[in-house]
Amino acid sequence: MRSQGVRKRQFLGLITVLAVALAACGGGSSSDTTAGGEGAATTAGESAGELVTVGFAQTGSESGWRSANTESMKTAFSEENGFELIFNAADNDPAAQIAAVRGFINQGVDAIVIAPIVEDGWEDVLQEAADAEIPVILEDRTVTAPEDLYATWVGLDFKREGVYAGEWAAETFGDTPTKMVVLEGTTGSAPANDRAEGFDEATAETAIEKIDSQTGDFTRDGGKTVMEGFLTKYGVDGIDLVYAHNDDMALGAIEAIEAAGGVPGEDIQIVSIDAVHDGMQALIDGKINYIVECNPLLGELAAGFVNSVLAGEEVEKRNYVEDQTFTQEQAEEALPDRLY
Ligand code: GYE
Repeated sequence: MRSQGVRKRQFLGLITVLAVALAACGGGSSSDTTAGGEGAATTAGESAGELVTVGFAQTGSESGWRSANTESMKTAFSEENGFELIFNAADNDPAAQIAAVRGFINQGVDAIVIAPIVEDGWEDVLQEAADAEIPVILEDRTVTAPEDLYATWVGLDFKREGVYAGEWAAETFGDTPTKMVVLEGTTGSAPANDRAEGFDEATAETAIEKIDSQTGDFTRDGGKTVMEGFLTKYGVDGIDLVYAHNDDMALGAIEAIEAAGGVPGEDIQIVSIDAVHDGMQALIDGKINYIVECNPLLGELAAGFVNSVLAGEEVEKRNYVEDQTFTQEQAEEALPDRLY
């Protein structure tokens, strides 16, 4: 397992690279208000009335992570920064999200940003955007569609997050027979798929047994309901570990464990992903045992990529933002300065 210091350095290194890229494409970049158009180019943010119109298809509002991501996007895609943002949240309905993207294409926006709810099923609408010469920038989650159907993606390495969570579980439980239940994220979403894969790989050689796994849809209510079902089936004594694909589901599980008379963090240990404020507080309170970060503050990076792509600059296809991990002590130290 790599040290916190190494991860932190890598994180800062990556952000530095991205910051340089942003500086390069921010102030000096030019973009027309029609994608691929040839009219007089205007610098984003400098000319009122020449705003870059961006349609953003958000997943919904399922979690604390999502609220922080939405806020970060709205702040970055502000009029002050040269954008007119058309915001849509699809309430976790993949069909509604695709319909929203079609709506943006029909409106003739300059660029489309998508946080794809699920990985599959994007080929047709991405092709329609390409035919209309509207560049698509993905943020947060990935898709299985061919890479040439979108300009770029910026987000997190979900598989590595799963590996970090699994490495903690492997170190904590190792050869001790351990009954684990999993609260999965939204079925078919990149983070649910990849976080499961990474964790399973990292714990393959251990005595941790996955006795059950169900989706809680990344919501607090979902996590609570699924955990209630697990507790009815196995009892507090029949479960040693919960792996929750996000903090909100872990927080729901805490409520269910307490209602069943158990002590979360002691009778049943919990590892989760996100490191949002409420999750970090639960870690400090000893109710969650370990958290892997997933940084939701992607707005500025996404806006930088929109500007770069519209200016015709070359951009990398995949842009990872590094995450870190938190023990209880590290959470205590970090929480006061965290932005979400
Ligand atoms: O972990 C979860 C949210 O896609 C990384 O979506 C994101 C996930 C995040 O609902 O809380």
